[in-house]
This record gives sequence, structure tokens and C-alpha cells, in this order.
Amino acid sequence: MIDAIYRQTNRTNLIKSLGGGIVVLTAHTLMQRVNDAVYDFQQEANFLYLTGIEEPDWWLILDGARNKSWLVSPEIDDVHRIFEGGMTSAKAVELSGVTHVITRDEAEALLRELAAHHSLVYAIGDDPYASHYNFFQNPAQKDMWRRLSRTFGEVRDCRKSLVGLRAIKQDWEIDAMKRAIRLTNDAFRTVRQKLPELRYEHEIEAEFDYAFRRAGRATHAYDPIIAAGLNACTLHYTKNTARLKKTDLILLDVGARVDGYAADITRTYNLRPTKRQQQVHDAVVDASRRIIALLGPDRLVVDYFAQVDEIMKDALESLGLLDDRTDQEAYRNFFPHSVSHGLGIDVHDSLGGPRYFQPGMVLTVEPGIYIPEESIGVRIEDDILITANGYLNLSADLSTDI
Ligand SMILES: [Mn+2]
Repeated sequence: MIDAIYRQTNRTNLIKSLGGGIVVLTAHTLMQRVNDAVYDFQQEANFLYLTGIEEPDWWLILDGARNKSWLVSPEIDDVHRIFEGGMTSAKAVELSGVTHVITRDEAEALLRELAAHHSLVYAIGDDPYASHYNFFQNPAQKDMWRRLSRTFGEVRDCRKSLVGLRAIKQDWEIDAMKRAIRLTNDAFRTVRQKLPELRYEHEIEAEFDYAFRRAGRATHAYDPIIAAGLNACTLHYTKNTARLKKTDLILLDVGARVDGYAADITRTYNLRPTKRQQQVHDAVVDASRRIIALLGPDRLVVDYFAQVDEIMKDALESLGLLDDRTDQEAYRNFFPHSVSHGLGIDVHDSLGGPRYFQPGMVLTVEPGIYIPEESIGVRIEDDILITANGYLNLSADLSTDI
């Protein structure tokens, strides 16, 4: 359980970074799966960051000028209350530290009153990921934006400020991530031990499911990738149904989500690897070590990515896969994804496009080499915290051995 005092600090920091003002945010709403069934609910990350509430349709109103805050409880009809329950106001207060809980009607009146003194209101705008991937976005934020633009003179997006705050993890966030990583690492160790008796990709997946569910508060932070042999060359392979062959390398990319924070870890296993499989695996492990060692505060992000390219090209050369280091297309064929992304509430948590790495940032380091012609796909992924003096590999206690 994460203390409400931290949520309070997050709200204060947001108001500070905006230089005061009015902020109105909404939780995600439920999405229909089929007829009367809904998809698993996941809270909008910024709303979770500011309130700790993991229930749909709540609102948060902040008045930076008067230093006041309100939660708005959703209108839940009796049918939904009986079937799905719902969060009590007392629980919402306990989680968020916001002491005033008002109804939707009271909120409408409050917003009109605030609009009489402030023409500008901050809200969350369109999710750039949704348009980039052509996903249907949870409609709650758009609905709120429309509602606010009817009442206020101008609605402005405060997503950038929140990205900036969330990119620098506080100690309690790092602690939550450590809990997620510990649980994930433990499950990896169990799986590796049981590997001789596991016959299908989904049997491996089930071991992770069991470990995470058994821990109570944990879920998967993302769809796990359990990919044997050639399947490992499909980067987002999540079918996880193939039979395991003794000769297959097995790539496992799995992360638990604990107390709202994600782990994201990859290992590649085979109990009796061929010489070639071992060679490729060694090359990726070696690259991973060299890349992690590049990290530290005040290092230029562009330099990091440039040096990663050199390290990965060294690896590919050593394996006889790359003759010409300037052949960008050949290089990208064997290593077609980014080496790092931010990690936090979201498994791809934005670092806000910084020029330099800064203490408190958490990112993955995940070099991989994929050779479909040889049915080999190897990736090693660790979760790294940038510290004041260098870095800390949060997932280091999980062996990278094959
Ligand atoms: Mn990752």
C-alpha cells in the first residue's frame, strides 16, 4: 500500500510545475468487452499517480490558487453497485489524501464557480500513443475535455508536466518497482528450475500467472512473451502456445505489476544450447553489460544511443553477421527495436525526451539479436535506475545465464 502523503506531494508538484491554476482530471471509464462483460480495468496512469484510486469514473479537481482539492464520486446505479461494487468515499479519501468528496452535481456547480474566476483549466489531452498506433482511446479524457471546454474559456493539456514529474522516480516509487522486480525475478528462477518438465510455451506462462496471482496484489504489467525458437523473432509474439523443442532457445519477456508499478525483464534460456546458440547468447549478454555501463547522470541521451549502435555492431561482427558497419539496413535486420524505454506506472513510461539522463530515471536496457534463418532470437533485458553517481541495475540478481 502506498501512502496518501505521496499522492499529496504529486498533486503539489503538479500545481507548482504549472505555476498554479485549475486542474481537472478523470479516471478511465469501463470498456465493453461483449454484451454485459467489461475489459479488465486499468487506471489512467496520471490519475493513478495523483490519487492512488484504481476505480473507474472518479474525477479530481485541483484549485492551485486556493490550494484546495476535491474528489468527485461517480454516479453508480444500484445494478452496478450490486454486481461490481464500487469504492466508498472513505476508501477514496484514505488512498488519495483528498479530504473533500463531492457528487457529480456538486462538481458541475463547482466547475461553473471556478470558471467564473479562471478562464484557463488544465486537463489531459489526447494520448499520442493512441493516434500513433491507431488505437481506440478510452473515451473518458476526451469527454472531460469537451465538458470543460463548454465551461472554461481555454482547456490546456498538462500531460507534459505530468510526464516530466513521472520521469523522475521518488524513493517510494523505486521501492514499488523493486517489489515488482523481485516478484518477477523469483518467478523467472522457478521457471528455469522447472524448465526440464515444461512442454509448452503456455505452461511457462502459467508458472508466471501462478506466481503473480499467488502474490495477491500482482498482475502482469503487459502480455507476457514466451517465445521458443523462431517465435522469438516475432517481437511481440504473445500467442504462447507452441510446443517446446529441446533444441529451441526460449525467450521470456515478462513483468509483474505491483502497487501500480511495472517490471519488464527478459531472459533467454536453453538447458543444452548448441555452440552457436551459446555464442549468440554470450554476445548479447556481453553487449548488455557494456551498454549498462554507459549509463549515468548527465550523459547525453543521443551519445548513449550512438554508442549502443557501435556495441551492437561489434556483437554482430563477432558473430559473422555484419560485414559492413555502415550497412544500416543489415544492422537493423538483426536488431530491429529500441534498446531502452522508460519504465514506471506504464511499462513504456515516457522519459519526456530528455537531452541528458538524470538521477531518478528508470529505463530498460534490452539488446537483442534475431536470426530467423537460424531460428535464433536472444534478448536480455534489465531495469536500470540512474543514480547520483552512476546507475543501479534493479534486476541484477537474476542470472543472465542461458
Ligand atoms: Mn521492454
